[in-house]
Amino acid sequence: MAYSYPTVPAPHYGVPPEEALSRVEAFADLMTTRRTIRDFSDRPVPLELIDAAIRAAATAPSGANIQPWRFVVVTDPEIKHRLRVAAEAEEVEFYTRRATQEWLDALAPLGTDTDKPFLDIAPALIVVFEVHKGPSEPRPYYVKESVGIAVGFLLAALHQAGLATLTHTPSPMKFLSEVLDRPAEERAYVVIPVGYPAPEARVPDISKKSLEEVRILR
Ligand code: IYR
Repeated sequence: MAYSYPTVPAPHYGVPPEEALSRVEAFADLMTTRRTIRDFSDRPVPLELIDAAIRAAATAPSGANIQPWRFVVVTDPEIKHRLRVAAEAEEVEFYTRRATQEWLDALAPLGTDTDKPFLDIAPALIVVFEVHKGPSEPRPYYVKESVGIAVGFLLAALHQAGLATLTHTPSPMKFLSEVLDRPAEERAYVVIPVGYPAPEARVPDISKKSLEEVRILR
């Protein structure tokens, strides 16, 4: 490889071969226990947990290493409420006008609707933004892929900390830039309420596809 960056030796992770399978299985088992939570308690979340998870997210690979992401952590109840009011206004449009019947039918078993109390109740909302070319931002590449990988790392890290999350995708998301006062080159990607499940929270009894259904060998 002809890098023009200075180089350092590649890390060798030093996982003993006899431990490799149990380690990756433990991680898979951990991730299997993650569920999307829609009923949050108002129990506060230490900001240091969120910061550590964002640090993990920000290690994600990205196109040309541009790292085209920002993570806005909202804990101010007044700002959370403004986000709720604006999101619910968009969702009314979505559920009554924009969504096709096919889409509404797909969502029906999940029981989602225009009411988004978790935006008030969850103690923290992480609003993830894509960063596009701007006055002090370089042109990024593969933005959605890069930010998607970072969000995957973020969800895994938050789960590792015992925190519940929801990937909330109001559409359109322009209001997030307005309420959070973000510049034009940043576009909201997802809203992640973070906290702990309400004591009475329930989740739908759904399952993931088996390995055999999703893995193809050639
Ligand atoms: N943004 C809407 C609708 C919605 C869409 C999908 I795809 C979901 O998996 C869940 C919800 C809402 O938040 O209700």
